[in-house]
Amino acid sequence: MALMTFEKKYRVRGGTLVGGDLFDFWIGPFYVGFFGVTTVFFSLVGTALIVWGAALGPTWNLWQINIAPPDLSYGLALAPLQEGGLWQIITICATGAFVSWALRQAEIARKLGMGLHIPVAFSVAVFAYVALVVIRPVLLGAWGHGFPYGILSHLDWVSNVGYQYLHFHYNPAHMIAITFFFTTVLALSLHGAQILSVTNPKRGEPVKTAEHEDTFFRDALGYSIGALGIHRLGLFLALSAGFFSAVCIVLSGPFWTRGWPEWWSWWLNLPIWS
Ligand code: UQ2
Repeated sequence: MALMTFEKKYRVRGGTLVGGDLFDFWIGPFYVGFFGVTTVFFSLVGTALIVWGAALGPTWNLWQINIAPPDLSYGLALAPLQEGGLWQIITICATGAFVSWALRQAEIARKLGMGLHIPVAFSVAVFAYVALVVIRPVLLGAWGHGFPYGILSHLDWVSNVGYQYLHFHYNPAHMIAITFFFTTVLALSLHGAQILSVTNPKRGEPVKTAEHEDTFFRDALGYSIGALGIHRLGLFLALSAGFFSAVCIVLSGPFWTRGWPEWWSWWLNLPIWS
């Protein structure tokens, strides 16, 4: 592997969060580390349990396989394996694997003397998942409020929970999350298009420079956010999308139980209308 000729100088000791240099080595191109081991462990156990849960179920149809959380009557207790207990252990494995992966990213970033932006960003996605299957169920007092693991079944869950609040698009945090998702798409499409446009000149012509990038947007919009700025903006927009997604579902139930359209009564009741 040609990669290895320059990668050698980056294969430095240290940066580990636990265990000193016990797992501080590589297997082929992969850094192992303590959290590499825990990631592999949780992933394998979790995947095996999903396959077992599928084997217990009525179908091998990939779309219809479903591993459901316990009935609401189990509250926050452990359930028998076939009654949602599998879902509970799979949830522990998934969370364990995601957190391990974030910590492995942190160890690699520390090893390389980089900032921790990547594990921080990944943690926001993990937070969105944990909000759905741990934080909200705990606040509501039952694991049965988690979403089921299945391709179609989790879609049904989203639809059912949405209709429980009559019209989820009236959830203000949902509105903010969607706005951030769409703005992320706008920013990345502008940035991706710009980078491809400047790095893909006519045959024989040199690649364009940062000056061209700034000038394009100054000509078009009167403002350029800059080469570093667009990446800061992109990270902010994407993390905000994930964060407000988590907020919008944790609000629904623990902090607001009626239809979301009704939440806007405060607006309709403003004295300025009368
Ligand atoms: C930019 C810039 C880049 C870019 C892009 C912009 C040279 C390579 C896309 C333009 C972005 C602006 C003006 C912000 C738009 C705001 C929102 C909320 C989408 O200026 O610097 O660097 O890729």
